[in-house]
Amino acid sequence: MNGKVAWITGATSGFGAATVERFVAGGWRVVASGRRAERLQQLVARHGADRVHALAFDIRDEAAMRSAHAALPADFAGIDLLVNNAGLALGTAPAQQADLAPWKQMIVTNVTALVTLSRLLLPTLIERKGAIVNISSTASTYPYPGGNVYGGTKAFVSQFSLGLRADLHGTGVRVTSVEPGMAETEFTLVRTGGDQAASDRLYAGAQPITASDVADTLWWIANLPPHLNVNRIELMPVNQSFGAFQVHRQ
Ligand code: NDP
Ligand code: 8X3
Repeated sequence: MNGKVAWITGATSGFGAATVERFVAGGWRVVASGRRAERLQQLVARHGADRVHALAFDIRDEAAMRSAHAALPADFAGIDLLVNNAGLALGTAPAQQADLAPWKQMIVTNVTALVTLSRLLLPTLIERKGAIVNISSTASTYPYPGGNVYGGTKAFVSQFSLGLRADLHGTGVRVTSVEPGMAETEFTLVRTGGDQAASDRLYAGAQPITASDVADTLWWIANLPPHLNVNRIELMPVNQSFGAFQVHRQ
């Protein structure tokens, strides 16, 4: 073990679960959070309670977040790296047809919870000259029909990351915005309300980014020499690129 601790949100699936595996294999202790307690308990069973500390709570619940943080055992309390990964997209309806409830859920999960946990951990991260890696998206930069609020939340994440860099000037704390394109996880299953066939269709034949590709990128970022900061990094599958602007004709 190298004595370092990472708090990885959204550790029950996709990027977060792969990142837990990568960091535990690399000798870190991991605080793994998410709502699905049984999946977190499987991580603890696989790696041991001295390596993984499970925190099952809904990240939108600030009181639950604060009490989970306050109750961290001593071995896990000195967070060196916060990976703000928990997040979701809900639906692809055009703005003029979309429901407000999923929009609000995306904003509270992807934005409000991310800033709340970041603020909570900043004193420790400053004390330890640690790092924050925020999982944004290519949707933060490139709009697409139906991406409306999801893209907006990720634009916030990217810009907040740069703002943190400015505020943390001189503290030694590093901040990175990681901006992946199409990646095969449970993301599309969640976005489509559980439509496995739709998820399979989206990724079929496309060779999307894998969760372990992202975990390897986070591992590389975390292990850079302390004088180097990756401000933002954008990743895409080779098979995904850009389309033309739309033109509506009368
Ligand atoms: P997954 O759906 O596989 O994982 C999402 C994770 O977020 C789960 O562990 C889930 O845990 C957690 N989460 C969601 N809502 C909450 C909540 N209210 N409270 C606590 N945890 C929550 O998707 P990905 O791994 O793909 O997504 C991870 C991040 O990557 C997200 O921020 C996503 O926006 C971003 N991203 C994904 C891309 C992709 O194409 N897959 C591309 C670019 C960015 P649980 O359900 O157990 O609570
Ligand atoms: C997920 C990538 O293109 O589905 O952030 O928005 S995309």
